[in-house]
Amino acid sequence: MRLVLFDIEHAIGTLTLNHPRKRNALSNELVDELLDGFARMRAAEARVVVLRAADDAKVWSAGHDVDELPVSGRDPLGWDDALRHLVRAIEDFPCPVIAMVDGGVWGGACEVVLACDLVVAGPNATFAVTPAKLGVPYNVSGMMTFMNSANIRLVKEMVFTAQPVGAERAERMGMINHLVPAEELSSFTYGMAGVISKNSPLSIRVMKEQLRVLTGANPMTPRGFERIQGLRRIVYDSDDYREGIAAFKEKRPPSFSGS
Ligand code: YXS
Repeated sequence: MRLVLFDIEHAIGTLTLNHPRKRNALSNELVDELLDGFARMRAAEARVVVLRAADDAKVWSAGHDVDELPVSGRDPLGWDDALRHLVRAIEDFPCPVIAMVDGGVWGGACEVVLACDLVVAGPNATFAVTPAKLGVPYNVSGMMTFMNSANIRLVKEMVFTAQPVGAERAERMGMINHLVPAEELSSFTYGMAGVISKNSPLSIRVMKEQLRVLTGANPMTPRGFERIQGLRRIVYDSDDYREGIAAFKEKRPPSFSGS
């Protein structure tokens, strides 16, 4: 069974997450199929890509596949982690990627949605940033994604509470582009995609890359980067990280010691 469905029509591509049994968790296997899908879209000269889950999905994506998070003192979200490859593929894709969202978006999937260029959500969409729930040290680029997507007050509330934020508040706070009724979600999204597909793909491609370069142009000294990496190591080397992962796998609430 394909974990990602591929479709393209009139230069509008669609990649559909299709692993309901695991709530579209971003496993290595599913991410590989997404990366393949983006490569096929690039070859097919798609002018816009819609990233979505199946119509009946209650969960858009449950985030990183927890079963694939390392607990052996290795950085769980390093450069070569599947989630990092996926976010960069979206950011580097030469045309707009629209996240069409309804249902729950969890953890790393929240970053994936917010790394998309546009987000159109239905009323059942929720967004939860969950590292604190699992004892995970989120990575530098990911935190930049959140900071570039929402007001710092909202980012802090989301990362500290790990609680879902609803679509209505997400739109009100400017974290998503549009909140539309469920029955209009597809027509609205593909209507916007249609408008984009008729504009100059070269101009759009250049402006997307300009915006990527400019939003990433936050000066950080090597000392600053090393400090952050040192702090992250304290977390992924901690009992709390091991407890967060164990509690998830044992389907019980975690009991963090703070060490
Ligand atoms: O028990 P079985 O074998 O049926 O499998 C269950 C779940 O274990 C599995 N599953 C996952 N497996 C790996 N990684 C996941 N993230 C994940 N989520 C779910 O899918 C099967 C069905 O799950 P179940 O029974 O819980 O479904 P549900 O409909 O009752 O609840 C759906 C959710 C999404 C509310 C629930 O599955 C859930 O809370 N999942 C975890 C959401 C989450 O905390 N994601 C963050 C993952 S870690 C991550 O993204 C980053 C590293 S970070 O944390 O830093 O952001």
